[in-house]
Amino acid sequence: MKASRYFSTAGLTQLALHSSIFLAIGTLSLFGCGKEEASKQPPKQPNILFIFTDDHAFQALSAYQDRLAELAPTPNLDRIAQRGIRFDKCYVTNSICAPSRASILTGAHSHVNGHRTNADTFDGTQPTFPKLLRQEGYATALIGKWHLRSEPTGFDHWEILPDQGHYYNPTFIVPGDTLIEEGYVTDIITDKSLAWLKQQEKSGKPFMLMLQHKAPHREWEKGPDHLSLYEDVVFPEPPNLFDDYRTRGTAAKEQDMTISETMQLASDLKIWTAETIGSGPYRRTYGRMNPEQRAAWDAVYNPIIEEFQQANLQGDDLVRWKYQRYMRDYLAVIRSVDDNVGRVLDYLEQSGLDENTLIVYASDQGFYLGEHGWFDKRFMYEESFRTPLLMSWKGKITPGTVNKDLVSNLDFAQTFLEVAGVDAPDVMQGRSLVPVMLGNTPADWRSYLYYHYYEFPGVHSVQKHEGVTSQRYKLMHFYELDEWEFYDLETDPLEMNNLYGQVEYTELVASMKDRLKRIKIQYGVLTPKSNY
Ligand code: SGN
Ligand code: CA
Repeated sequence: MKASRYFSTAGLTQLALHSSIFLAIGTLSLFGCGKEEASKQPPKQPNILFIFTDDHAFQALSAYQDRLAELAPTPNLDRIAQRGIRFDKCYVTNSICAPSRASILTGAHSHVNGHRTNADTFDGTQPTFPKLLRQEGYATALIGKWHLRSEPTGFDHWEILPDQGHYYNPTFIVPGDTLIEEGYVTDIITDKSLAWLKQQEKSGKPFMLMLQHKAPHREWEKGPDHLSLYEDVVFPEPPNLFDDYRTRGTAAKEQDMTISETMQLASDLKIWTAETIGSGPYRRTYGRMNPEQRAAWDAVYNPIIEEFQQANLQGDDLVRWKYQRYMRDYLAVIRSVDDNVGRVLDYLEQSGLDENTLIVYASDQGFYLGEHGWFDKRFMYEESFRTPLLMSWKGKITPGTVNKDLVSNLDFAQTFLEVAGVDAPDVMQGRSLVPVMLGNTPADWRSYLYYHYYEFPGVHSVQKHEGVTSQRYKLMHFYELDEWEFYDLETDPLEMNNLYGQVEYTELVASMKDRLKRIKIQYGVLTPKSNY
């Protein structure tokens, strides 16, 4: 372990303070108070609390001030941004769950850590930041969604959901056992995390907790406290809800993730009928509820089902209705995350742990909330390529900071290692965000990011693609189709106008193609001699 300037100063101050009051403490200890005083000293290495969600779109986090912010506020998540930093350009290496998680753990792109799709099994023998922190004296825990198939490595304590997990009365896998907990998953993951935080304090070690919610993943089942929260609200539609994909290529036209066609009335929108009751989606969602949970649910949904059946909606009216239902469910699921994040932040404050804890909030990727007519993720378009990232660290990060540097989930591992004063292994490919979060972005900070999505054929039928983005321009290559797309994010932030093939962009596209080649060499996708 190397000494870290991010906690050594506090340590030195404590040391100076201790020597100047040495005599006084010595005297007190004669009366039996010294030991207790000493045990109350905060650990010198900062604690790290990583709060993570599944599929949380930045458009649904009010700190980002997007179109839903006023109607669906997230006041507790916003507290993290207000007390710390909001990253506006945090992107993922590969916009899908397990590969994103693998990149976070290893600080490496999918082709390096071997986790390209959700069907892969994580190689837990490779270096990860939890393992390295644990080796250096951290108490480490993982509670919630994992999704990497192999058993977690590098944790003193873990309790995980199997695969995607369940919203109601969820099953948990713990070392050597499986159990079912009664209640709502977001509340239970929070309860378990608070219990672990409380008991680990006795160890005197700094902690690193990965608190990983299932929410707000499909099928967006609201918790018992929020069943009628947004039932009277009409949410604004995105301007491209009825995108016709003109100018875009085959991939955008042939995906299977539209609100109009792909989104299911039964499982996604909870319009259960005689034909769908008893199906697989029914059994893993509504079918898991106990009578009390079901009664509360039915009181809200039965009138909706009745009204829907009478309305006989068609065409665009049906899409609009589905979008509203989707938003009411998805945003209420997020409100439960927000309430529970509030409980954790309150505990950190009440216990004084917030004095020495880096708090991080992120999601495994972004999500479409009707933009391009879609839900789900996978594409390199902004809504799914970007992910929310908020951090607070009392006394270190200036409250209310907004950052627009290009950062990535690839950077998280090295950030946490630097905060702890632990060297990162060379195999990690990101860069520590510590100077960035402290307002000192290095002059040579990156200007480009590399992206690669591999899961085709697969759920939602999004073609394989890779690409490179700068702050302004994005080049995407759907290589199995050999189709390219090119966007100017400044003039076309919604990515409706593919400029690839337009003569006036020939030079710019050529330079981005060269940039893509160079970034692939940088990350070891290509060797310098590869025939591109
Ligand atoms: C499930 C979902 C998909 C989703 C994948 C991956 N279908 O298959 O909509 O894209 O998970 O999600 S569902 O009907 O089972 O909900 S990920 O976040 O784990 O990558
Ligand atoms: Ca996800």
